[in-house]
Amino acid sequence: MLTIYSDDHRLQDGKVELEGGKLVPCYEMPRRADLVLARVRDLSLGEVVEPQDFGVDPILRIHDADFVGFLRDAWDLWTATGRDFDALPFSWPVHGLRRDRVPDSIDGKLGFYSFDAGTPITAGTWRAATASVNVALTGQRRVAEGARAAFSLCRPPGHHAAAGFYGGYCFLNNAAIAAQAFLDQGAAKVAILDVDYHHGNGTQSIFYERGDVFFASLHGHPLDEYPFFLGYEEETGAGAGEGCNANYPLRWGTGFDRWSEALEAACKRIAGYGADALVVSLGVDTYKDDPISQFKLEEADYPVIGRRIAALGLPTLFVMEGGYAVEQIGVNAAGVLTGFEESA
Ligand code: Q9C
Ligand code: ZN
Repeated sequence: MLTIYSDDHRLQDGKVELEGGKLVPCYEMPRRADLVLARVRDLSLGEVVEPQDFGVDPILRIHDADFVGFLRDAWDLWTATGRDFDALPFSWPVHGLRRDRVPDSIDGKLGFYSFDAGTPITAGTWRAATASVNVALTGQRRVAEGARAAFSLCRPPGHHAAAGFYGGYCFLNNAAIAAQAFLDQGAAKVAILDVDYHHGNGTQSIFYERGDVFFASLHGHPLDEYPFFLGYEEETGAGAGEGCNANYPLRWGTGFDRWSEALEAACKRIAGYGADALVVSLGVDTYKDDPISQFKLEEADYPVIGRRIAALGLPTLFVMEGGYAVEQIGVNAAGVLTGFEESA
């Protein structure tokens, strides 16, 4: 399988995130992508190529122009206030507060365009996030041109980013931008399967009222787990998208027996949808030793996931999302890909 990778991911190297009342070192770190790449190379999974530059237009097919402008300018606005450390928000327009006015203050803008304090904006964030989009789009192009599959080794990840806000270590929604690119190049319907431990709230919200993208997500139950405020089973889509959203929330402690039943159900729904292409949001934070997650998947489970996805028989783009048991991330992510390849 072809892998797409850019060294520009290193430009996103945040120092701290807010977690449980403390500022702790960022879990989402450059070493994650380095170790996935190393494993891809060790296994000789296939060629590794650099991304092409697709510019800002495919990003604007998914994200609001004001939000994209904010991400591009945020670091300059932040440093103009005399601060040279990472930018984190501290106040948000929740219930009853005004969302119809965007503050001039960079601190106000950070809160307006984010949903958590775990996602630092740094000097290199814009370049890293746009490189990650290009990694996704380069893989998408190869699949659209006839490859059975490709692996976009995206970093930073994307599935928590919505049309107009960032968070959850995500700035731009790589998987959603790639799905839209399939449609813009002639696909009638695209499915997105999100197997990251966390609910893909950004991806769901982007496509919730659309019938041309089916979104299925297996994730920690919102009663238990971040991002808490989306991802219930009863969210099935709205308007033209009614019936095109499927959530499989699973309680803390879920192991592969229960998880794989949900995967089977999600795959059956995707098979019934009749997509022309599949995008997989590939997070491996479902692993038993993940430091911020509470599922119990084991190393041997990941190739099984890949085989089940392969059985869908769809042109498939894998897009890297989460996974914070860093020393194991390469083995588990590549495990899904080799499982997929074995069932050619
Ligand atoms: N105590 C992805 O996997 N922090 N994002 C949660 C945990 C946010 C995860 C705090 C986790 C975001 C792409
Ligand atoms: Zn995750």
